[in-house]
Amino acid sequence: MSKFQKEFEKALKLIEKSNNILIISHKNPDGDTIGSNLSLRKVLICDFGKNVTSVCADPLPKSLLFLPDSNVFENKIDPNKHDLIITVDASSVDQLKFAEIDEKFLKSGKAIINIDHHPTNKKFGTLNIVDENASCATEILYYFFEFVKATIVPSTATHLLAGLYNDTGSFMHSNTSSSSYKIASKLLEAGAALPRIVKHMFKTQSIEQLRLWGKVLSNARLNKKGTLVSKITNDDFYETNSTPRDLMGVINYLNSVSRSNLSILLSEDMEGHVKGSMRTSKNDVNVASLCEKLGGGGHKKAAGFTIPGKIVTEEVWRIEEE
Ligand SMILES: [Mn+2]
Repeated sequence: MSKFQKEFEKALKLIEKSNNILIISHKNPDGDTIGSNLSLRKVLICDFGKNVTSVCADPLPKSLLFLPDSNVFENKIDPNKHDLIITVDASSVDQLKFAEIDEKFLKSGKAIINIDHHPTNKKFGTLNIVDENASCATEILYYFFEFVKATIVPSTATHLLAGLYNDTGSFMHSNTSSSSYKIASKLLEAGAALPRIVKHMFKTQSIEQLRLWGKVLSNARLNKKGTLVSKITNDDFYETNSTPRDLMGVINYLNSVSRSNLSILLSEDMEGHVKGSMRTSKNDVNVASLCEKLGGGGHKKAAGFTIPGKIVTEEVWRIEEE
């Protein structure tokens, strides 16, 4: 029996009594939020006969376009047209990036199911299914689909496995659990297209992206306290003909330096903000709490923040006596 038995029952009731359901992925989408959205969409349409609209404020990265149904996403919403809203993998309403859904809208009492696994989740839904021990949002959905006895067709299995692969860094991050492997095994039996996930999400890069990653790696500095920092400015994007999205994944290389306690990648976003991504492999460092102090959030070992501004390079000269 799932620890979310009660929440799953409530979610099922809400779904059963709704006709038009809106599923929202978070901004700057990744394989988990998109895999969650598309798998849930399929189940709501095929097993429940609902009208479903899938939305994401930002376009999908190229690496996710191989996913079945990846072309269904809309980027505008009219929340009053729907009787139920389900958000997937989003820790706060800011993460949704839809002005229509703000604090005032939340008070309107519209049914919102918030399905997420971020420990910093703001529990903004009328029903919150937030499991910070789940490796990804699709893991929670897997158990929900089991609960409602949904049909897992091969495309749904691919969507769910994409989330699992994305958030566990292909089973290499510390959030990988025995449950992740159990689910992966079931999804492969259900026909998930593993070779396509590996090829498109982990083994495909453009020359522009490679050149950008080169800059990230050559800018890396390690200070005496074991903090490894690198930076990318708007000029770096212009020079390599790349975009901020091309940075996705490179932080894991920075975090592979054994002498570092903490890795930070600072990058301008071409819209007047500086984004910070933090990673650690140490158990006694909590990057989520560091990022929260800067208005961001995430997980203990992987988190981020965004602040308005730009990166300024400062040179420091020092004499070290022999
Ligand atoms: Mn996730």
